[in-house]
Amino acid sequence: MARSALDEMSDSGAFLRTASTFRNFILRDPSSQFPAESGRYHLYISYACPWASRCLAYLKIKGLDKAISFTSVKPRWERTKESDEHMGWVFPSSDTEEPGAVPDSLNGAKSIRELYELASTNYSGKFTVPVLWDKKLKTIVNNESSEIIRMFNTEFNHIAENAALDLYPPHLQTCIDETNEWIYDAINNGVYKCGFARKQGPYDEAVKKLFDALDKCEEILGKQRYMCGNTLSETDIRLFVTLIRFDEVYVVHFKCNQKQLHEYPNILNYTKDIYQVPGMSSTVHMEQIKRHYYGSHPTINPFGIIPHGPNIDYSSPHDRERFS
Ligand SMILES: N[C@@H](CCC(=O)N[C@@H](CS)C(=O)NCC(=O)O)C(=O)O
Repeated sequence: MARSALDEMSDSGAFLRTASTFRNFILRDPSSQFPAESGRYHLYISYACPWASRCLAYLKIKGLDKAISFTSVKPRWERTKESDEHMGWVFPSSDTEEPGAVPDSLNGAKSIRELYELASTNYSGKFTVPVLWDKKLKTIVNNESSEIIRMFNTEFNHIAENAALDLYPPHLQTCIDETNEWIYDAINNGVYKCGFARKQGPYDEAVKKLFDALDKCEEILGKQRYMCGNTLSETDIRLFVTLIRFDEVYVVHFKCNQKQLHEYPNILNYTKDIYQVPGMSSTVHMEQIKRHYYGSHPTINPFGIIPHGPNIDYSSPHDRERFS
């Protein structure tokens, strides 16, 4: 039976994310199995998904969106097959059914699940986005966003319009790797551990870790513009995708309400700063984000009601230039 994140549970009631399966790398070397070529790859995303959004952010800010095509699925999970109960990402049946989402013209798939089944006959994992698809070999290259963004950062620089932007420069790699680790555990994945916990203990633990980590970010961002100094890096993009969903979704839906982001002046201004990096705002579709979370997890929000607020304007002025 196909699984989703809602089934990833330990005996103690804690959310336990399983590892991604397709882990091939696109390389600049033309003789490699997956060479970096313009027009060859396609990125399947959901605008709702933070992991997919970090890949889309890279396409936009590296100037790769002409070389690598992308499409988004519909925001709410639906039945992916008539023969079982699996709920997951599906494509609309026409261009007009759902703003921002389009049918799958590459493979004619009805769901992301069908793409996994095309790529592998014995796949037994989750049918997640992002999916980086090879149009030539008709298979999934990679479905792990942390690796996809590394490829986009370095391997396509002969094609990228903004090749000079290096979000993982050698002198920052130690800071980036160390910071990513605690941010992933406590914040990016931490909000899911809060939201998907089925017992009080694992929830309490996740919430404490989350807000300790946010306090730490607030302190760091009181001294410098970005998480690893005064240069934008991979860590900022990875942190941003969770922060932008925080007050609108995670505070309510995942019970992360000990504090809201607007109570953290440095984090709030920092989120605006990243949102205003050219290209970034086009990766944020708040309506789709809210429709996905509030509408796709019936065990958390059985009636699918979408809260109205708080509608923060991330395009409003921020104070981060004080560090430049
Ligand atoms: N490790 C993956 C995680 C991706 C992931 O969990 N995506 C979620 C959406 S935000 C998904 O597609 N879930 C489908 C499911 O749980 O069935 C990555 O970072 O690329």
